[in-house]
Amino acid sequence: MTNEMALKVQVAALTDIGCVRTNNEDSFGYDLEAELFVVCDGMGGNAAGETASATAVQELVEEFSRGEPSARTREERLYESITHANRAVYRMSQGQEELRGMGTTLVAACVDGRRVIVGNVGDSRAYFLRGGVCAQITRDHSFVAEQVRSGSMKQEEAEASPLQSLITRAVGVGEAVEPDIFTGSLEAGDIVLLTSDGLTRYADAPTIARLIVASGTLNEGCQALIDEAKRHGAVDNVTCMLVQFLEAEEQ
Ligand SMILES: [Mn+2]
Repeated sequence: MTNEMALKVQVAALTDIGCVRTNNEDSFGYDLEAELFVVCDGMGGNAAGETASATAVQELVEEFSRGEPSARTREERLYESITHANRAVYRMSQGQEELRGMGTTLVAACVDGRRVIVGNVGDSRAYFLRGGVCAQITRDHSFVAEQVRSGSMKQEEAEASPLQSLITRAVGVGEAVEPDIFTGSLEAGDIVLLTSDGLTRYADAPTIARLIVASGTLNEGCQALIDEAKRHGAVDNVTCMLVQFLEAEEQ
């Protein structure tokens, strides 16, 4: 019976402008009641990147939280909420000259009982932590990641490539987008990290695991990850969101 009880969810998130940029185009948001969590990394001239990422976060959370939850599975709701956010950012970009061409990556997680569902577009990532081991859940929609997956580029070449930030899918740049959806089972103590590429270019999965395990709280974990990126120069904005699943307290 205990196994069927819903898990309690805790969250912490931090974003940092990094060491080089003069603005922060990352955005994050969550709805604890709906158990939806999202990180976006925007792109576009002037303030368009911020607008794209903030709009995608807001539209995703609003769309996911509304409607007739019983009518659709959580996977479908997450998928449709991402495509809704895509349309909203795209429409906004078509309506204002200075926003034309803006877009954003998106990585989101929601909960369905003892399962976590993750959706992504672009190169913001989700990682899964259990028992001190960290694994990447999402697959980057980026030029170098696709080259590595097809076997035409080695991982070392990818890490040295000047094309590292070239993404192949983004929210808001076209009328339609296809998110990837992943699901996994949850145990008490599991942690999901949602993060922008401002962290992942400096910290691999074992480093992420070590820093989170050494932290006393989720907030300290987020700060330790950001500090790691900044220690390596943080040329990009850095955003980390840690979501932990815990056994619900007895009433
Ligand atoms: Mn970035």
